[in-house]
Amino acid sequence: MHRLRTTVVRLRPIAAPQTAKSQSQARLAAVGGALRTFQPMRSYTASVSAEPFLNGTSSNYVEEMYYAWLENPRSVHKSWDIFFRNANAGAPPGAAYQSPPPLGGAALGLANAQAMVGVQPNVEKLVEDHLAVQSLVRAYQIRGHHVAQLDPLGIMAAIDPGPPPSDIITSNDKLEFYGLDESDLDKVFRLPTTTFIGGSESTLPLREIIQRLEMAYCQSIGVEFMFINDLEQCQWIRQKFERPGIMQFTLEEKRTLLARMVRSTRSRKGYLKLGIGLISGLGDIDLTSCLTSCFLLARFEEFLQRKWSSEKRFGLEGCESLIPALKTIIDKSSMNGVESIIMGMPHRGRLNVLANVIRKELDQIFCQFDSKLEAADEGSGDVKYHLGMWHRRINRVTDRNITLSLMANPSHLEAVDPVVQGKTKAEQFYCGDTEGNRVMSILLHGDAAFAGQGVVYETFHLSDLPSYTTHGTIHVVVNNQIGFTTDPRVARSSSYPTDVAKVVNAPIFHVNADDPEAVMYVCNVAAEWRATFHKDVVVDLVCYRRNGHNEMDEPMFTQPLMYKQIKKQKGVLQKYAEKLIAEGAVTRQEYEEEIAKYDKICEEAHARSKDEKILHIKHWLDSPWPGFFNMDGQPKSMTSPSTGLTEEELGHIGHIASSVPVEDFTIHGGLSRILKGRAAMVGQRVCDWALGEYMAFGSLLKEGTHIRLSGQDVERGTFSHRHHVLHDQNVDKRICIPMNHIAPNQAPYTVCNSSLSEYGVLGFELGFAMASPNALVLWEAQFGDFHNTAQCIIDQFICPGQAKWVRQNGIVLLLPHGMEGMGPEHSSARPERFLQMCNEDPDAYPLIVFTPKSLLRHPDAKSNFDDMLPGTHFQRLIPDSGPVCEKPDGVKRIVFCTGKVYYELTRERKNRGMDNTVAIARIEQLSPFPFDQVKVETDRYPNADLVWCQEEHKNQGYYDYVKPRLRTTVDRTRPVWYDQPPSLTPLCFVLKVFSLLSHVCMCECVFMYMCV
Ligand SMILES: Cc1ncc(C[n+]2csc(CCOP(=O)(O)OP(=O)(O)O)c2C)c(N)n1
Repeated sequence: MHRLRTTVVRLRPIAAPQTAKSQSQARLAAVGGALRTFQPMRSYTASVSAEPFLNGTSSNYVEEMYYAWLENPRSVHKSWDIFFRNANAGAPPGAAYQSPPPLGGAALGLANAQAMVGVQPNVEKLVEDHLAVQSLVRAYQIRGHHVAQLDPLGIMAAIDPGPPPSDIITSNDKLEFYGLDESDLDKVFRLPTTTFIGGSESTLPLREIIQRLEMAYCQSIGVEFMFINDLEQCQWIRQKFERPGIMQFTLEEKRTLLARMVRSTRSRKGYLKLGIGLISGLGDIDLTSCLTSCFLLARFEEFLQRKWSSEKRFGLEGCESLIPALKTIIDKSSMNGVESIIMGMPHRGRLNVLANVIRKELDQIFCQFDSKLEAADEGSGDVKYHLGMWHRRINRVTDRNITLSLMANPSHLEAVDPVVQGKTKAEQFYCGDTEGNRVMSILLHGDAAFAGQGVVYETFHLSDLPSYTTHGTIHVVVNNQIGFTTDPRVARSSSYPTDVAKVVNAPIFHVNADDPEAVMYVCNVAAEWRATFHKDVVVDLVCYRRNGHNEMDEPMFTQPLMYKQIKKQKGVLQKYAEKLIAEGAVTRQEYEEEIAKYDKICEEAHARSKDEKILHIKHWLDSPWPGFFNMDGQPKSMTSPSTGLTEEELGHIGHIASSVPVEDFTIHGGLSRILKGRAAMVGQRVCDWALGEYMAFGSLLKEGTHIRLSGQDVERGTFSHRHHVLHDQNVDKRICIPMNHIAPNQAPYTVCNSSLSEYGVLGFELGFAMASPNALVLWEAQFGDFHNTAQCIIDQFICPGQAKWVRQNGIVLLLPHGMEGMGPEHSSARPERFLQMCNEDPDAYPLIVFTPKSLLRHPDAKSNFDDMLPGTHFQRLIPDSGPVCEKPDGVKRIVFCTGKVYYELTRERKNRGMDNTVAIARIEQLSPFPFDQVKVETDRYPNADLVWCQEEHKNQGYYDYVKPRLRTTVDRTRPVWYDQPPSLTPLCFVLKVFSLLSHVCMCECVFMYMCV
């Protein structure tokens, strides 16, 4: 039978055997992979002399019979059926054939034949073998990446270090796993519909099947995708990697492309258009730019090393393919209609990306190395490998405009991930790109950070949520198999650094970064995946780090063997150039000319950079706000206009807030009562906090300001006070957002419950707020103390963003705060931490609001409409308007406070009969401190001593911030009293005892020592 199959195969050879062979050889050559039993090459087997009727022209017929029989054994004559069964059961040459049964004696002849080999076992064997082949195909699809030749160093130290899986045929004896042996290798099997290795053929000999699977899954690319739940997506990936010849490059195509590359590179300085190669297998990959990018990249790093050998630059050597990888993604995405790409990346290779992907002028980069430059902008600036950049230019491959921005980022690895996502979402939102067809993001990661940092996981979890999705991010991991000095085996518990991406069903393409064509191929597929499915995808560039963590570090201290290997390693450019020179695609002379040319470009830029005397951080802005700043870089309008609304507007918004503005919508009975209560307040011309928020949001929306409120359970409000999203009690998922029914031409209101994350979500909203100064973007913590898991966003972006990157941001943080016995530390939003970050600069800084909890329902915590009419303003300080105003000279004490404590103090003052002698002033805006208004109050009561009152202990809350400012206000002429002892926790009291004890303590402090 094997001869029959051999004949069949021989008569109809698999398409383009030569290309398959040359392709595999090229790959192996490129990556220096070791040969295995099943090299992806076609083999031809012996003649068929033992079955004479199979020779010559009859074999076509036999082939047809055989395929028909494979489909359905009854479709062929019984004699053929018996023949095929016998042959398949291993009948020796010549023995498979049985004479056709005589006419009229069919039953007897058949019975004899069947008796000879036994039908049942043959069928079973046939079925078993086919099932085995199906399993084998599946095994390669699932686990082929485990044996792919991914590691350019060939030490596989970091990549899945276990033994190869036993169901991958790395040697002939592995066939046993499937109940097969070598004699089965030339049997022909029908291919399952879940593979595309057959191309136009539906059957293949086992040997060929294995070779093609090796080709698809075990070369320079390891594809991890079989965990994806969606069959269509799996099929899409299979056909991208399995189709024969899909990654094929002909010599002729390379020659053409390289000729174009050589031409275009010569005129590179004038940014002339590069040639684009339409390569059959790759679609329209630009191979010229692949080589050019490697080339530029290598020369760029080399140049920096030569000029500033003792400077840290976190060079990319060892992962030179990153630049062509990014350019491929950008080109392909631009072809698919993307106009703006927002990128986030760590230190490694950042200068190179700025120079060769974003195209920051080289002299601007070089002058960053000059320590004598004077800063022209405020603030301290940041190290050069953290700076961002925004650039609109023509994509030379597609001839279309593309805007590229690389977000500035702090040292904190991966912290920028959610920020990039938020900015991307905002850009999509403002240009009406609901599918992510025009704006997208690319995130770069280091392998250690991608595996280790939790914010990566948090960011992935935003990727498919309606109000947070950016419709697919392309992640590129620079997997240099080391993190600073730490080996992966002690840095992560997962096989790959990329395993985290599996939570969102993102396919993961591991690729040997020393095979630039394979890198380009997977990047192309990644960009197509994103354009097709609008989902995340990961490209894992398995590479190495030629130097230490930075250029000053000695890596041999800790990774001696790895670095011995690295020292022997030829650079990828050299390897690739040698390959193409050997192929005749480029001459050595052309290659050397290009090196000289690029060096000259760098030298000229270096000379120009010396003329720079002043460093403008503003030239490195990643998010310019056009129209917002004047020529001096100051915001055009920082006045504080009246926030008042007309009676009619207040009434109208109040009406919307207390009604259901759509027909046939059934709300919960409890909510009806809440809305009735709101209607009653509107009737009485007062607002509680929730209604006040409605007034603020509603009026801004009406004026055309987009508002986005995000956070855990914000739609209803943690304390069930807000109810901005109404739910129909009878129709699943039918909702109504009354705030979007304020006025016909209003701006949209986005209110969205977030995933249960603070770090990721606050980062996201910060990024969203970065995109435009003309929107109100708010993040609400469920309880104020929860902001501490997002502390990195506050400390690294919100607080120092202006000083480091002259980047302003108007995000608002709503942090429920108040000592209400909810656990010692859970009650405090830690205002002291925020105040510590403040100076008195009134620029467009973020706003931190310590919002109420119990005061949401306190009967006295209400404002009259009169306080909101035209001409009114936000009150930075609310003075005492009670009896003390009549005889201020008689006031013995003025108590300054903020927040809910005011209500407790007024009650206690009344209880103690001190309404005429104690004034209480509320400081509503702590920073910038309202010196002017505090002075008015202190002057008003010349005989009063000054007390600061807060619920929090002395070492917490506002005291340390307020005290020196109060004293400055009164020129240190009067002391400022405060007497809560310091404590480790915000307040140690719990539940019922809390309110009693804390109240007594505090009131004693405020009122007891008064000399009245
Ligand atoms: C959150 C955080 N923790 C620690 C560091 C210190 N650090 C800087 S680089 C680095 C190693 C990063 O390794 P990897 O992610 O693999 O990137 P590589 O430097 O190898 O490119 C560490 C631990 C940091 N920058 N950020």
